[in-house]
Amino acid sequence: MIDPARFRSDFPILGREINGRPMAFLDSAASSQKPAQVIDAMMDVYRNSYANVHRGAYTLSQEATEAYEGARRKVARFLNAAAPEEVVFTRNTTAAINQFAYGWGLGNLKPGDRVLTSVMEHHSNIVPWHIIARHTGAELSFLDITGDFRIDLQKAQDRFDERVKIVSLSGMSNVLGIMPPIGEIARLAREVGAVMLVDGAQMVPHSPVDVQEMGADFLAFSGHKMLGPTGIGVLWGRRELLEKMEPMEGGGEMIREVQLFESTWAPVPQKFEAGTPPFVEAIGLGAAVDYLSEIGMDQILEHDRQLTSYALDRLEEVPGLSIQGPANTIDRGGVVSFDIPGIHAHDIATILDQHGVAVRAGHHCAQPLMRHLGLAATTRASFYLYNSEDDIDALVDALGVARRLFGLD
Ligand code: C6P
Repeated sequence: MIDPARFRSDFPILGREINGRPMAFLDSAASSQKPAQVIDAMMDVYRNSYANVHRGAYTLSQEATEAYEGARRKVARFLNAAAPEEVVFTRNTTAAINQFAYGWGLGNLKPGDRVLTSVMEHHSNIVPWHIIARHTGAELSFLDITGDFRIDLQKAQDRFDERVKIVSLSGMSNVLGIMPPIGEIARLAREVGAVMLVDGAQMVPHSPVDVQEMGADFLAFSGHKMLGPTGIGVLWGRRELLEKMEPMEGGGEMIREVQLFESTWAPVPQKFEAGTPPFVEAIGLGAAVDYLSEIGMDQILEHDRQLTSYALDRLEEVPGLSIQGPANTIDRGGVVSFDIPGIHAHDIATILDQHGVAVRAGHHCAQPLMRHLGLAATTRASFYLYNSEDDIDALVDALGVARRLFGLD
């Protein structure tokens, strides 16, 4: 069992008060807070061993390069990747999905082919496919969700046929909190010969991931949602597919040889890392991975589930509130979205902030899902290892204030 009190002191920002109250930070799904270990690891590079990587023959550059490649090895171990070369550093999840969409989709899709995704996706896993569909003439097709907010596996079977060339699916919804059966869907994708990417933006920070067991071919995620810094993300891919995939960006360091009229690419992963990479951020992500690994991802998942279960119980006490997501914690992570008819989600978030409670309100970059739910916006609380039941109590108390202010009591 995780004792959040043990970890809170590692996160300097959590000692702050907001509007005179202790801060209840319930927005880690947007971006998590950072422990001193991550901040210090990055400061240490800037203070002691900063120089550009993969370029210099001198000591500082060699130290920075070793730390950068060390971070790649840490991420590879964290994912149980077959080799560090399967880990491509990107800017974030969005950039990783775009690299896959352009790099794989442009060269492999033709009119009539299908990209299968779902109605619950984040815009990062829908908009790139709109662009690629325009370029290639391929069509999009969507997995539905059931009345109890799960991927409709019954209907899913019918969506898989030989037209489906790419499956791109979130491993955990940033609105509903559900974690679809990736293994089962990857099996269906394999049966029709499709290549599959998992959007792991919410999944990787909150649950153990073994890419060799997962069954999918690519995985995208962001460092900033898993205790790491902004500006760094990962595209993991099976080596043989990365080798076949085209780079989306050209420039320094991604080449083998450049002639005036053509160039050839460096081996993976460098062919996808054009220009000076965010190596200090990658080192920060390496420190975050160390921190999470020490606790254990299974412990973190269990902690999130216990808090989710507590939150679902406590939120039931708020009259009129409807949870937008499953009412239990089966295959579900630490994200709880809700609606209170009569109070706009933005008003709720503002009132909660006055009580020190930070949540996200809006469409959460998932407009098609909001349309499907028949809502313009929800309020969302999300949990991480530093949250405790006290934070959820603060949320429920502040919701009571909001209801009174809006005359609902
Ligand atoms: N969701 C949220 O508050 P980036 O911005 O590239 O790091 O991550 C994009 C992204 C992709 N997929 C999913 C499932 C996500 O949740 C996110 C980011 C944040 O829900 C910011 S909109």
